Amino acid sequence: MEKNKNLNIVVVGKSGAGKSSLLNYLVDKEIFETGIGSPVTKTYFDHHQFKHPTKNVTYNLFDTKGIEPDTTDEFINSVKGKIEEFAYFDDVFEHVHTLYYCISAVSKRLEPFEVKFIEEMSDILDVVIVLTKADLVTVEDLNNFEDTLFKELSASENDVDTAIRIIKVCSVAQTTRKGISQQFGRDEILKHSFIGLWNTFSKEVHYTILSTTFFSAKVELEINDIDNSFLLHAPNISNFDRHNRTKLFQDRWYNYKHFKIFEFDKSDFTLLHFLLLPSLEELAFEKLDLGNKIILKVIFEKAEELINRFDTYENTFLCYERDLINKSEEILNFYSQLTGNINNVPIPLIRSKKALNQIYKYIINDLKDGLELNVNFFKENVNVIPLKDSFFNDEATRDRENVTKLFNIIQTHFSEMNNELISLMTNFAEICNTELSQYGRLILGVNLNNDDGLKYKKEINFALANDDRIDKSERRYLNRFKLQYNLSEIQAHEIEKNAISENENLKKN
Ligand SMILES: Nc1nc2c(ncn2[C@@H]2O[C@H](COP(=O)(O)OP(=O)(O)O)[C@@H](O)[C@H]2O)c(=O)[nH]1
Ligand SMILES: [Mg+2]
Repeated sequence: MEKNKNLNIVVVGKSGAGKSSLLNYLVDKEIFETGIGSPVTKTYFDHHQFKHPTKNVTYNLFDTKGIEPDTTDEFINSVKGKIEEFAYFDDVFEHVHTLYYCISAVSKRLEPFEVKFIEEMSDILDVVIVLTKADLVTVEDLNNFEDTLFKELSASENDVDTAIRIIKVCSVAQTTRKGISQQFGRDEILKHSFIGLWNTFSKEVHYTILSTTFFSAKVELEINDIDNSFLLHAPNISNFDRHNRTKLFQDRWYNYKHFKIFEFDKSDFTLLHFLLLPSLEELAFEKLDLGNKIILKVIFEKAEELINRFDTYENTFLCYERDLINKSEEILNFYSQLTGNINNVPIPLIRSKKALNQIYKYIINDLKDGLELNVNFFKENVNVIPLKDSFFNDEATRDRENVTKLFNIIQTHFSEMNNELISLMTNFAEICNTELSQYGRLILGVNLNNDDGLKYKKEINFALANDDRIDKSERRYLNRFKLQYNLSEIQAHEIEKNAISENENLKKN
């Protein structure tokens, strides 16, 4: 039997926005108390686990107390804290991957403190805006409010990559004069959970490729090998971050992942240690006495040992590629389970594989040669013998100048190789992100087309075919069709939007 997987959901919003009702609707169970009279939650999080009776899914539901203007900062910090708590785990299924922000469609407005909260959170993870109580307003009002929200949150409706998305939900069935209103929007919520999970996984690629490349080949350094002072100065976590001011590391999310993983044993020498060779000043080796030189010699001997282990990279990269594909399949299977939408679209990741191979090729060819060349250069030109330094004899001074020059050249070479490697990794991560997100969209597209929606979409395409617009008579026809196939206004609106944007894209290409 497959391992049980978690779906971790955090819901935030003002008091009465419909947070608790949303969670109850999601799992189809009255877990959280709702309504005006419901007790005010004292702590930030009201956590409940719900194990799905038939599927291998456990919902970790985090209801929160109502967010308010004067508690926004506090709120941001405690939600971030919760996210970090989960990010500590390796498995992406343990992370919080989506945050649902509830806004009552009836309120028709978003307050500045809410904008602040949403924008700050969406730097870290996927934020999905849930327009609750969508049943209580007209479709027109709903769409207008949606447009306003996109404007206020400076996101674009047509930009599929935007981190902010809006869904419309009715969490409670209500008896009105017109009859009993239906609940709707659950599929959309699940769909966005999938996107959130998928995006979290995709973001992690940046980090996994770095640790794979830098840390998989290593040599052990016995304490007696080298003076302890070198160990103290050897590149450590802080140096690593200092030297890599790339886009990858600005993301807070990666930073706390680093602190966990990069607390490697200080007696391990990895590729990263060599490529980020500290300067002589950083090592406090300006005097370059015999002791210093002996240490430098040991460092380069270690580099030689490391080069000899480069053949392990073949296996490392094969495993990495396999893990990447396995993990994406695992997530897709989970999604199929969750929604009952089975898809058999294979994940190609063709360009990612090529980019990955480029990294591998660079390591075993140019990087290996480069390291070897520099190590030999040092070995041939640096003598580890005592030199006299006196008023009459400047042999030692000349030697010091010579070694300093050599060392600086080597350091520059290493840092050039490091930059090249980083740029190859960035390239890979970006390509892989693109391929994954394209694939994610493809899957969702496939699922949209499972039902009568597909037929409705065909009709829309038909209407768009001659003049790219839907005229009055076509509109009347579509309305009849909508009724016949029992499509909700919202569903129909989504399908239409989708069809129109596809039509526009087709025109462009
Ligand atoms: N008609 C309708 N009422 C809703 C919906 N969601 C919540 N409510 C009602 O709004 C009130 C507040 O909901 P609740 O979930 O307690 O809000 P919370 O304070 O954000 O947790 C309750 O009376 C709910 O029945 C919805 O989608 N449609
Ligand atoms: Mg509540």
